[in-house]
Amino acid sequence: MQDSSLLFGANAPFIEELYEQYLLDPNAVPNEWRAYFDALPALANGAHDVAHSAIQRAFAALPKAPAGNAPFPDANLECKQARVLQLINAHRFLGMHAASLDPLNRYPRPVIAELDPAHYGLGEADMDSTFATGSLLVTASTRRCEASGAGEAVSHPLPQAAGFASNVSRDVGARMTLREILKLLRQTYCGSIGAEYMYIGAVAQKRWIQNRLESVRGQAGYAAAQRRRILERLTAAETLERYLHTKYVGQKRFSLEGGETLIPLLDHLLQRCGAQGVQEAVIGMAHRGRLNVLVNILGKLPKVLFAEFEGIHTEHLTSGDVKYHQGFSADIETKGGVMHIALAFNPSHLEIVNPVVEGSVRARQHRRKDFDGSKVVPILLHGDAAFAGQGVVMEMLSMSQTRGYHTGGTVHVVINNQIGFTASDMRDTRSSTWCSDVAKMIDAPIFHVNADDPDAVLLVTEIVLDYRMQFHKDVVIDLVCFRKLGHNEQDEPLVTQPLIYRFVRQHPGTRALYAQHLTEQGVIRVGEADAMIAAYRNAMDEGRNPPTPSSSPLSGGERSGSSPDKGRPGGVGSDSKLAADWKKLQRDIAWNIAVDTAVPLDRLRQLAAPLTTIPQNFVLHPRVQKIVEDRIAMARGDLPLDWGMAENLAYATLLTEGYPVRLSGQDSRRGTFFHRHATWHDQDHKEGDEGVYTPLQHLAPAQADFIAIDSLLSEEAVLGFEYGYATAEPDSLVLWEAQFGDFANGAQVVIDQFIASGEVKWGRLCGLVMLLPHGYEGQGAEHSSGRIERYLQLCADYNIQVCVPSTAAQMFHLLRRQMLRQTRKPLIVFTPKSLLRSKDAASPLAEFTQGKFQPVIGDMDAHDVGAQFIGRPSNIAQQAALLPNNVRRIIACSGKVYYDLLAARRAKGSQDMAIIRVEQLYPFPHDDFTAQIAAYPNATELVWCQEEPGNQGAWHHIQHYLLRHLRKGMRLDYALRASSAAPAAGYLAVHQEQQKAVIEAAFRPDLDVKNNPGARRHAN
Ligand SMILES: Cc1ncc(C[n+]2csc(CCOP(=O)(O)OP(=O)(O)O)c2C)c(N)n1
Repeated sequence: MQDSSLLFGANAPFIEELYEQYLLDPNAVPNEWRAYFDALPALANGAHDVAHSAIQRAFAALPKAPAGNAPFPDANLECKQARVLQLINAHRFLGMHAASLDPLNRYPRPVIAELDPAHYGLGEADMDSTFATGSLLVTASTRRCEASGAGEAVSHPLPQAAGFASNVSRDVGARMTLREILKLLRQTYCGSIGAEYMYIGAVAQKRWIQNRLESVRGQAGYAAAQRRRILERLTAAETLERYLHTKYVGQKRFSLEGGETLIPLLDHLLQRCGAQGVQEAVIGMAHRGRLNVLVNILGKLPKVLFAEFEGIHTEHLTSGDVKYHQGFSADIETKGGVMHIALAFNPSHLEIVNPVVEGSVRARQHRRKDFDGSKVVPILLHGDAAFAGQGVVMEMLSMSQTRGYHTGGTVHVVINNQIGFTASDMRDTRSSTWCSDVAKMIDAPIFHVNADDPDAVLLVTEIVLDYRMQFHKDVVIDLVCFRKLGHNEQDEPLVTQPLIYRFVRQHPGTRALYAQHLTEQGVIRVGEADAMIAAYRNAMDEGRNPPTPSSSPLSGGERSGSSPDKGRPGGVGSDSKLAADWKKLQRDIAWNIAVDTAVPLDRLRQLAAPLTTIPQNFVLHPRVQKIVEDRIAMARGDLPLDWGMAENLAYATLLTEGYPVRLSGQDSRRGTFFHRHATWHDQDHKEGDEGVYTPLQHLAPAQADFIAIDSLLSEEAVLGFEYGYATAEPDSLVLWEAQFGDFANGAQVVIDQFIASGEVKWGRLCGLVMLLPHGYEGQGAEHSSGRIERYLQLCADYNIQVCVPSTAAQMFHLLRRQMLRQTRKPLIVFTPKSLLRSKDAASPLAEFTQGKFQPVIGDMDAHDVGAQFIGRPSNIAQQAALLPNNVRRIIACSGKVYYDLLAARRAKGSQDMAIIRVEQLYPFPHDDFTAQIAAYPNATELVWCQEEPGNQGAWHHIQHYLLRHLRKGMRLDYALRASSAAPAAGYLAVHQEQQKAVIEAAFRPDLDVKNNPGARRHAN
């Protein structure tokens, strides 16, 4: 723990306190401070500055004062007043360290010197002296709390637009005895709530939180109806777990027991969301308590859950998933109307669902034109170990306020059961004081709260949601609880945690404690708590949802988690009117179904005009100016269209057909390789948005939205976000671009757990496009390979598409095909680097106005086979047309190496080798490939040529497909780099040598093992 000191860089709030008091009443602050403030230079009214060195000296001496010493030596009343204000501030800074947060009460509460009046030289003799309370919020109700002790009548109205503070009438210039002040502070800051917020830079936000906590002294003071509802929700949470425990002995469910207060928390949170006009909430959570949330919050029918425990499933997916990863969606009734709730599917990998939820929320916000996030709210539940340990948490927080990824603030709830699997010793689990400390990096307020005080938990929930709605920032509830059972129901926790579990065994459970409390206070009748349990069990026995709890006037809701029969697993076919319509798309459509992606010439030219129109007085960089001029020539047909033009035109056509386009990645607006220029930057340095122009946003009045984002430097969270976006929005083309393809492995969890397997596990369709720059150009080990092998290894069940387009027109048709086909499949595109500017990879207009994406491209020099390409402009010297009957060897390849092979063949004047391009590696285009093999009836060799080493690239995967196409007597060989641990050579000279050897190997008459150490032969 930090050494408690009020003085660690935090003196500013102390002065702020005094200053505010001075502004309210100059006579209320000590003379020296009044003099100091009087002397401050005024901003506008010309007040004079006067000397205040004595005060400054006193202030400067503060940090040097040894701990325990009173910082001011003289004990007159004015100095005491200053110390009282210090004491108040100390509680705001440090109160949480002394708060009662642990339901297990394992450790004595620490003694924090700065929270002790003696630290300031204040003693018993001062307790009945009155002091000004400064900015401490003293209201009629805090006074009433003081008078009555319990505060029965405190209510928590929804905040007005201007914020809750406007509802509170502050007792200006209030004075209280030190005894009263101390009591108020301890109740507010050292009770069941430990608030961390004083590091927030924005004073208005700090004040807002102070007002919310201090105005009620941290006491909820709920009326009886609300407290009964809390008990009912606690009963539901506990009884469900116990019911499952006895009915399905030893089956894993990751019990919530010890943290049951999560259920009333979520219930209250969602009801309050609805009352504030929220129309959708997306929840992301891990295993712990998930079944409980499904049944008791989302209204999943217990009998459906029981069937899953018994191995019976209603949906028949290729692979399916365990029950504690299942997503769900439902519409629930709230005071503000029906609200759609989605619980995101998630894999085992803790915290990785966070960015996925954020992306899904952003897509829903876009659909609803909810620009500040007031209609769709993300709610993320975390484990304490995972929140502190997983890096994606930091990435997600880092993106939370950025333009491309903000969602108007996330409500985070850490289910802090103080243990992660078998790890609970803080010397091992983290290096920060609290598991939630990472959230401080974005100035998010954090509320630690004792789960054994459900009233306090609900109060915090209200403050947290209202803060999020008011300031549109992330905010955290650290729900401190415990884990009653082992990590799962087969785990024996005593083996590693004997001491903790001694405390756990003695704990009667939050529900029992709360029930006892309410009975003693006369809120419920004796026996009523047991009756609630019985009613819930009866409902379980019948497999139905339990009776609707009575609605509370405070929360105003009828019933959360209602409409059980409306609940459907999210995904294709969800029939909520509030969900996106995926029904028009089909799951099992043939990948090669015909779709017309060509665009008429006049339309292309029409779209090229705004793409090449520079706004008046907008000065482009000369290099960009040249690119735009070239694009004008391309549209005229004077130049073949390069990659950048093809991509921009593909987007333009889709945008004007009604498909929004969202492209994100590092530097992807310009394009790392200077090819895209989706945004232009005025060289006259105009400020902000004025200096930036995005032609794709100026195509036509009724076009769909185009957004291109230069992402933060994250792969994992950004790719997760885009996956979430794409799975929530069927009509948008969503693209993520890696700066170099290999950087995508920083997001491997997203690729493996979501992109590759989301459909077979959860039935989620996803049209996300990954653009992965790839190609061996001598840039070193780390900038050459996009790791084709990784993606091909993941291919099965027609789960993803892996393509390597080699021309601009191919890219154009591929992007259009992605949206125009009546299905959604992730598309992995290995995009070029040097080819972006190659004349050979550029395509004439005719290839855009006709044709389609070709999964296999035949030899462009062969008569009747690649005929459409004959006569195409090229830097590569032409050769006489190949006669198919003369071809003995077919060289198949993908990507950039094709152009090296073509150049080599033309240089050799070889007439017996055809070169074909496999532009789609998966699903393998068997029909097109068969047609190519058939076109060369006398070929006896098929050679796969790739730039990548033999243990990488497509070879390992594709050979199985190629073997299927061999005719009798035909053999399969390969030409590639020798297997290597690194993807590419770091030395340019070595790279060049290798590249030459690969090309030569492809043409060598006999690919024998001696001369080509990598070669291997497959006889047929
Ligand atoms: C990325 C990742 N690493 C490891 C695991 C294995 N694992 C599952 S739960 C768990 C402990 C999680 O602790 P915590 O976050 O505190 O949540 P709790 O289980 O206590 O609710 C671990 C290590 C995992 N699921 N995901």
